[in-house]
Amino acid sequence: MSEDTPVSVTMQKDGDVAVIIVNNPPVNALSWHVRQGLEDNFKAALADDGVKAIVLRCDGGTFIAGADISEFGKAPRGPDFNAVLNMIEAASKPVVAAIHGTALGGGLETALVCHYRVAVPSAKLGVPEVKLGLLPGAGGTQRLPRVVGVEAAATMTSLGDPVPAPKAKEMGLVDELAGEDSLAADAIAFARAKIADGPRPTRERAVFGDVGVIEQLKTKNAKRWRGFEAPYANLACVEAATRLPFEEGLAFERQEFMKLMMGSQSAAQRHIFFAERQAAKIDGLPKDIKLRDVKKVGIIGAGTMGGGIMMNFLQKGFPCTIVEMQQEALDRGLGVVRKNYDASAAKGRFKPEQVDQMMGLITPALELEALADCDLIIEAVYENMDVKKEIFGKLDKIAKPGAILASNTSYLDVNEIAASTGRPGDVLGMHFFSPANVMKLLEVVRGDKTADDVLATAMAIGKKIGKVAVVAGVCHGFIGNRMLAPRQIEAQKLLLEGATPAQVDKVHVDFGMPMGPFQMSDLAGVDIGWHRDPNRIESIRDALCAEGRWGQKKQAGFYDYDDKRNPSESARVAEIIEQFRAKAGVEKREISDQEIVERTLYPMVNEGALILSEGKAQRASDIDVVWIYGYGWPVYRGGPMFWAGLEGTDKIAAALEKHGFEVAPLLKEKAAAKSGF
Ligand code: T1G
Repeated sequence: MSEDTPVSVTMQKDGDVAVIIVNNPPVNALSWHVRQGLEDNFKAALADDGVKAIVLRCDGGTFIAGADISEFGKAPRGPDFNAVLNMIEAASKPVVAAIHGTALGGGLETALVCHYRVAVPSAKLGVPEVKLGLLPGAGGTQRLPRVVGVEAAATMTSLGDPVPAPKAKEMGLVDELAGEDSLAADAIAFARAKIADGPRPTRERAVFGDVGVIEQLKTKNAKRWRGFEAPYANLACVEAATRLPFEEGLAFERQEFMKLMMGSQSAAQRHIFFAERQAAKIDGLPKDIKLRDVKKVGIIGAGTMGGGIMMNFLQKGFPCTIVEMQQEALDRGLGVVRKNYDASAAKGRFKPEQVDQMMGLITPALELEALADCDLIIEAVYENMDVKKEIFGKLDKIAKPGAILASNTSYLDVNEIAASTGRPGDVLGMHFFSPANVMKLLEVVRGDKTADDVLATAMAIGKKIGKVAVVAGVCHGFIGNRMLAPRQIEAQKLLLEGATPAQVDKVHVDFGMPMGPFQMSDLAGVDIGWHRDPNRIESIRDALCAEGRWGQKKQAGFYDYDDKRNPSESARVAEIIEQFRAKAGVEKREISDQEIVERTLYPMVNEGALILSEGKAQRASDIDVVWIYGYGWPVYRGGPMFWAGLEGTDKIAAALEKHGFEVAPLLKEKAAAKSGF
């Protein structure tokens, strides 16, 4: 070990048991110096005749949480991961893994080469590599079927969800549950008791279980895995374990791992792993800035958004006061919340008593004055600036000093809203995405005068209620909706020129989006933002709205819908498009799918470049996070700005110019450098 190698693995002796301790904050990732330390310390323990058994444990909050993802794609350093693991498995003395926190990915693979596993009940064990577009590349797909059987191994590797230790014990993945506060001692005692039994190399155990589960998983998850490569590669490796000798299975796993590692999907998914965590950081703000204390939350508006927003807080135990103008609207809103919770309880997400408890946290009210004791007040009323300014003007007089005043506006100028109060420092936007209790994205809109601690508190609260919060600057539509606009405008133009709604939507669905522009419009409501004057028909959308084709809720929008909301192409819509085309004197022509990509997806990248140049997003990866968590952009494509790098910024800029767009300066710059964002 050279002088500059960080010491992240040490060894202690407890009589005839050696305890090897990993300490590599924050998650004991298997960085190169950890692998080096494991190799050195296991060699020393095995060479020491006084040592009869070995315990491997970790300091800090968790057992090993996997390979060090930040090392991927860099020049390899330190000993090969598989070589270190094979050495541990071949140990001539029994080796026991002592697990707390999480044993994930390479961490569980390390525990699997240990001959026995002891865990505290609160620990979780899993192989989440599939969520990074990968598979367990250090023998996990070959050893898991030998410990927990094919069914559990196939499920764990292809879905990537961790298993709580008590369940892991039932599965045979954990041999003994330790006391929450006595893991080290219990593991040492367990190891001492195994001296007589000796080592139990996992590779020598037989694979067991029914390989039929693999096809069942594929069928069950076909929709969820559409476009993804990794789930299928994981299953192929587990299937290989059922028919190949261990070493050949290991070689097959290695080959499949390298294919994924070299592919764009894993690069994209690893990008999002770090991007999501980066988004939580506010450049220029100290990490330990003092946050405002938020104990009680106020919601103004009990409509779909207000009710959904409130549900996030109730689920985390926040008492909420919700204000509506009329009793009937208040009752309706609370009824929807109760119905949603009852539906979740019916699916086993909540116990009935939990639903009662959450509903018990609600204080309904008809006066804004009821919000006087709230620490955070979120306005979720009609998207009208005058209405919002009036409310914030009143809140200024009602809310207690230091209360955070947030608007759920999805487009409007937060600075103008803030200016309607005498405390603009306390005002910002908290833009939730519908359904607000489901969608993970929260755009936290920073006004020019928003105080740093208010911004930091809103971001922290967002994380606390399970959201992925991203800082956005004040501009029309902030980040997500601002990029949506050019896409929707071009999609409408393409209809006039000869594309059909179904063709445009299919291009987007084939790309990996959950739905295309017109399917989304029908779901959200074609009438959103419509001027509501049936006699003013200036666009295809106006024409649809004028005759009541407001989308799924009316069983007619860009598509026709049966009473089960199954869509079909509409002859009436085709007629309306034809009428508009004739009036506009536009010649119908064949439009290629590639042109649809260039005219609906590329302009989003262009708008993202403008957003970055204007400082309305802190970083390109924040824009990616917005589109992954707010609109369902396929994570295996990494978000619009990451994807632009894969697609080629030069190719994008050239196509945008060809179609008559003005190319954003930053995009031009990237295109000239042939680089991504
Ligand atoms: N490598 C490098 N950094 C990691 C990391 C990892 N595996 N896991 C977390 N971090 C960083 C993270 O970026 C953040 O950094 C900090 O640690 C705290 O993370 C060969 C190929 C363990 C459940 O996929 O699921 O093993 O922002 O904010 O909420 O088969 O981290 O502070 O600078 O998430 O308490 C497989 C990924 C890897 C697990 C903790 N393992 N990590 O959650 O903290 S591939 C994983 C997590 C692999 C082998 C394969 C979570 C956590 P910063 P955090 P947390």
